[in-house]
Amino acid sequence: MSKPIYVLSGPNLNLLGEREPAIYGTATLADVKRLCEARAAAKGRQVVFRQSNHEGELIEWVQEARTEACALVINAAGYGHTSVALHDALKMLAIPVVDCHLSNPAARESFRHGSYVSPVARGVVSGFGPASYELAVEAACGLAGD
Ligand code: CA2
Repeated sequence: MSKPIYVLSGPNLNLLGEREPAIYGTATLADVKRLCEARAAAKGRQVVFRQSNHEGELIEWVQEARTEACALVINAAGYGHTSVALHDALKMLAIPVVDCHLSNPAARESFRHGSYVSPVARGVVSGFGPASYELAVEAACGLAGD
């Protein structure tokens, strides 16, 4: 059985679709999950799709992905701009990491311009709304050899 792609989302993304639709759209995280599952299924892969508002829980899942996943897609949300601990955990992965954002942080406030994730990712997909997740899963499948 081939290993799944882990798709992790960080704080507040459980509220996707409920607030700031002009920036983040109206799709819910459940909708995004379905898009990721469909894109992975087209390549014969499964996804493990999780969200947490807790930095430590995200780090536990990144560590779990070391042995259980073929690749990792992560939208660390606010923690992407702040978390050295998440950066350190991601750096320990041998599997490919894809940094993913719904919006384009580079086109937003300056406090969103820095990232602790992108330096340890193989690539970044941002600015395409839920399609960023689909494209990131597609890229992760390719990096996993599909
Ligand atoms: O564009 C992205 O995906 C972000 O990672 C989203 C983060 C933000 O801090 C990053 O700069 C860019 C914020 C997620 C907030 O989640 C919300 C969910 C629903 C409605 C509003 C915000």
